[in-house]
Amino acid sequence: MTRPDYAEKIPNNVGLAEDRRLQRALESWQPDFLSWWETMGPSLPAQDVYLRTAIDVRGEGWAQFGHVPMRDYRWGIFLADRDADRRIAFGQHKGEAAWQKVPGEYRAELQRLIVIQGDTEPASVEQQRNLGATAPSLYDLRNLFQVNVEEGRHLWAMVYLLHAYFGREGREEAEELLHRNSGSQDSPRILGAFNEETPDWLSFFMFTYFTDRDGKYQLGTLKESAFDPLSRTCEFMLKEEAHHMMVGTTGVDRVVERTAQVMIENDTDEVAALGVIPLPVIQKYLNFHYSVSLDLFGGETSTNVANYYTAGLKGRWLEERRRDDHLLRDDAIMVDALTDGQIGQTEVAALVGLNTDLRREYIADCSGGVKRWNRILADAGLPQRLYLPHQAFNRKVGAFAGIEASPAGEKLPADEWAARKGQWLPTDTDKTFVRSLMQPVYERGKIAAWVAPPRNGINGQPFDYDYVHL
Ligand code: BYC
Repeated sequence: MTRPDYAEKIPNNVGLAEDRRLQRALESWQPDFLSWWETMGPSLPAQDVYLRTAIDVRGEGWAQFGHVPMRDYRWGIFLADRDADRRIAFGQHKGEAAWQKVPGEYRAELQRLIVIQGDTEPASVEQQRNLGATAPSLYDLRNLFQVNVEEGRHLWAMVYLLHAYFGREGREEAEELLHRNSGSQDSPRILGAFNEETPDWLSFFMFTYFTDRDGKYQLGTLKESAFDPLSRTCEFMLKEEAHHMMVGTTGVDRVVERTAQVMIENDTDEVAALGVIPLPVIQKYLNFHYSVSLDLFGGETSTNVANYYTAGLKGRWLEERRRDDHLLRDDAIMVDALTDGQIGQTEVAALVGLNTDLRREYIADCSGGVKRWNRILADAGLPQRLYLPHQAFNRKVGAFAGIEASPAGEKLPADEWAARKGQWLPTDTDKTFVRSLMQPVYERGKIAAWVAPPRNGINGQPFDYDYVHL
């Protein structure tokens, strides 16, 4: 059951051919998906793209690369191998065999988690749909399209679970996943960050660094789930997700590198007129994408998350490496909170603080990016540094949703925030400036002036490879 079967209409390694009803249901969803892709997917027409397609779920050679027209990309259903002895690692069912079916008492919660996860995947494709028109190079264009097709596949991953395990309600939810749209007034996507715009490539790199990284952590916790098909699907999604974060990490690297180069060459910080993005603008974009991504972890305290954990639906990051009882009934955790109206911390039961636990793992990971970008600045001989803003900055969800705070973490009165927020978040002028730099470069081996070329190409190919035929 490891290798996907590409002879089928829906490539899969879940034995779809043996379940005619499920196969028919998914085959009837497939045209709706394709018509969503045509109307909401990448708007730049391309003849073919050098894409990777999964051919196995294990090992090094799990993907193959080749030029494919995007509409012929084979979206399929691939689950990591089943471990027949897998046991639940946490919560009240700890030690019991992992579930192959959905227990009736957890049906609603599991469905909700899968729908929320599923909703983000097409949302990101919608957010990124017009970026092809301004790609800085064919290499970047190819990466955008790779990310897009794989987010489409991640939607398939969740839709498979909804169809296979949640009956009529699951099928209805699968339809809804194609009807909600990013930024729509009437039927927006579920989570805040997925209704924001991704109008330029600096936003795209920040999104794939910060928001895709939330995906990494959320998928990591769902990979721990007692519901084995969810766990196995997330395990394989994480493999694909690693590339998306590479696009973000090296994308921001390359923006910082190019800006630093122009600053040094011209011995000035005022580089906007020289056609690159000034460091303060990069910092503002970072502030925005980081803070909206922090919101994706939910409230600092949450009874939802306590219930998910106790039931075995959603674990912690690297659950099995934690040295505790994996029940957490008697444990406590300090979480960020407003105490007497001030930004501080408070102690709560560990179970209700699990969103905070996960957010902290994420923050530690994000600081790795900032370190890397600062190394680029230091190596260039520049004294400026980028930083992660305080957790209370620009939050719309959780303990700090009702207050305003500076990136340094000082609570601010509303009028001071209104007067100063343009120093910390991208203003219309910043956005217009960044957009003005976004002129497409579709010539092989050429790149826009605001970003440095990558150190490595894709799959051992050089930067000047013909990654996309337009
Ligand atoms: N926006 O109890 P609370 C990815 C709601 S990204 C709007 O504190 P909980 C990807 C919440 O639903 C990963 N609403 O939250 C990345 C709740 O509503 P109800 C996506 C929000 O439930 C890039 C209420 O507020 N996957 O894969 O503990 C490209 C109280 O919330 C938001 C997942 O998120 C928000 N930001 O945690 C492509 C995993 N936050 O119950 C893909 C599945 C909270 O009052 N989801 N609310 O109606 C979950 O695990 C949890 O639902 C959440 C929230 C972490 C999202």
